[in-house]
Amino acid sequence: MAVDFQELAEAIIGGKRDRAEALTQQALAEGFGPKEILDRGLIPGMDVVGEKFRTMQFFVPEVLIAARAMKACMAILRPLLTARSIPPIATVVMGTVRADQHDIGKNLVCMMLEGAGFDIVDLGVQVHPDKFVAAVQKHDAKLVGMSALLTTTMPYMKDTIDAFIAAGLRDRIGIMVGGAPVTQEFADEIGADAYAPDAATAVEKAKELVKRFL
Ligand code: B1M
Repeated sequence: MAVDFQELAEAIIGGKRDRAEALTQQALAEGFGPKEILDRGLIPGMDVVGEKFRTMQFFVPEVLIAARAMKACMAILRPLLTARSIPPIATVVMGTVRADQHDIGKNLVCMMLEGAGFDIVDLGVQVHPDKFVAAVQKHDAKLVGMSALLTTTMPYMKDTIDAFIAAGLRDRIGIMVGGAPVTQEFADEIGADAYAPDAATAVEKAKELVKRFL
């Protein structure tokens, strides 16, 4: 029987990790690509989780269990998203900003950038501005990607850009920002070079932006 993407979304919403993994495998076996599986099952599932969280039908434990199911499915898709046959274009330092623990979207952006030919230095979550700066120096990165999911942590994107200015590195790197509450207007306001609303657009923007720094 053909895979039911609604059931996959529901498995994510209910945090049914085994079922979600099985349906992801089934979708792959039926020939669906990783992007279609994300767009038709996994991300719509997480969107519902977010809505239930907002309306207090879900609390942190339910969200965590759903996030675990989502991550397990992303682990299955990872090799397909990151596979590449071309030499690396440039190094991108990626991280979720200071005080912010959300990493599902950031991980997805990392995987898609890697698949598109970038080397990724993933600093993880709650990344202090100084750590971004040190990583750029250490890896001679051309791009920096910052993710923020909370309105309260968005200002740390600006702090990080200020840290690059203070270190004398701002003109040598391209800075891209993203995450659910981030907008093009906010990116412009803080002096970022690019904004992307989703992982696929992040790849397009990164390819365009990096040309200025190679
Ligand atoms: Co949190 N959380 N959370 N949470 N959580 C949100 C963000 C929230 C919108 C939920 C809600 O109220 N509806 C809300 C924020 C409200 C606000 O600030 N306005 C919220 C809150 C309040 C909180 C806590 C404060 C709750 C609490 O403790 N009381 C707390 C904060 C902890 C902290 O960070 N300090 C908290 C905790 C958590 C969990 C730990 C339980 C868990 C995170 C698990 C994890 O990531 N490992 C969690 C989750 C899962 C969510 C929701 C439900 C889902 C986020 C997600 O993974 N989406 C989220 C609701 C929502 O966003 N709808 C919510 C799926 C993911 C694929 O999308 O991350 O948007 P996203 O990434 C997209 C794009 O944004 C873009 O591409 C990605 C792929 O297309 N993108 C980029 C992302 N980064 C990019 C970078 C780029 C370019 C594009 O360039 C570099």
